[in-house]
Amino acid sequence: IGYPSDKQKKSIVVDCGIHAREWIAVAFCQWLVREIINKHRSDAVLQNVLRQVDIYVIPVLNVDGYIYSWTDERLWRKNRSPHDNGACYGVDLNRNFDARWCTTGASPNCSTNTFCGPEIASELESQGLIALINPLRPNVLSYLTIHSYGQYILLPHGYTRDESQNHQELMDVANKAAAKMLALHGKRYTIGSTSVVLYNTSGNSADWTTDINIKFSYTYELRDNGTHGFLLPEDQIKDTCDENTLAVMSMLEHINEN
Ligand code: ING
Ligand code: ZN
Repeated sequence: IGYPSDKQKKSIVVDCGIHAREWIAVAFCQWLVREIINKHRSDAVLQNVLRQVDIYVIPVLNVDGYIYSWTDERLWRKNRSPHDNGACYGVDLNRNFDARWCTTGASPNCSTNTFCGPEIASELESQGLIALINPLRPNVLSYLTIHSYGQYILLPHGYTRDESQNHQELMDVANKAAAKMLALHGKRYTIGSTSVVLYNTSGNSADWTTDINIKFSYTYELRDNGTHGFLLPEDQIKDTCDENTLAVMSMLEHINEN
């Protein structure tokens, strides 16, 4: 999504549904697209963004897993690739990227929920994301990957507690976005690096994008903070999408100006 331009445009990549059971994330990507399409004519900030930036939205990255979570197993997380001669299914796509792959918070065993896969980027879904992002470099300003649940805006890294170079700026941008969310519907989103506020993980997509110098790489964890978990009630879909659209817009404004 973006306005045509004679100049070289920058890009921002947003994906949703890396994990099958995180349905609110998939809903959010569709909502975000609709909001951009509906609001740009009357929103000067958005117009500025769309003049300089093309926004790539992947509404559901893990298509097979997502379908499986509707048809067979509501809480399925991984994709559906077969392993161990068909005895076991699924790689955790958020452990399959080239970021200290399978060294911490991931497992080489297919029967776990955090299986890192047989090798780096072994999965078609990871390969698809890489094939989108690599040719856009070095013009990718930001990568946002949308998950649920927990109400967090997570910064790199997952694989180390050491702060990245632009940690303070990433914190400032995320804090501003979280303040807007709090003001809209009173929901608190926690800000911090994944390894500090959650746990150690390796091979996740936002660590990979950080390490290839995509400066504003964030993982969003949408609602809720544990009451319903992945089974977010229908009556919270709209407010969740609204508050996170506001957060993304706030980030886009900063990213476009810097
Ligand atoms: N949580 C993320 C997971 O993949 C996470 C947490 C975020 C890990 C960012 C690494 C990087 O485990 C969910 N809900 O998927
Ligand atoms: Zn997830």
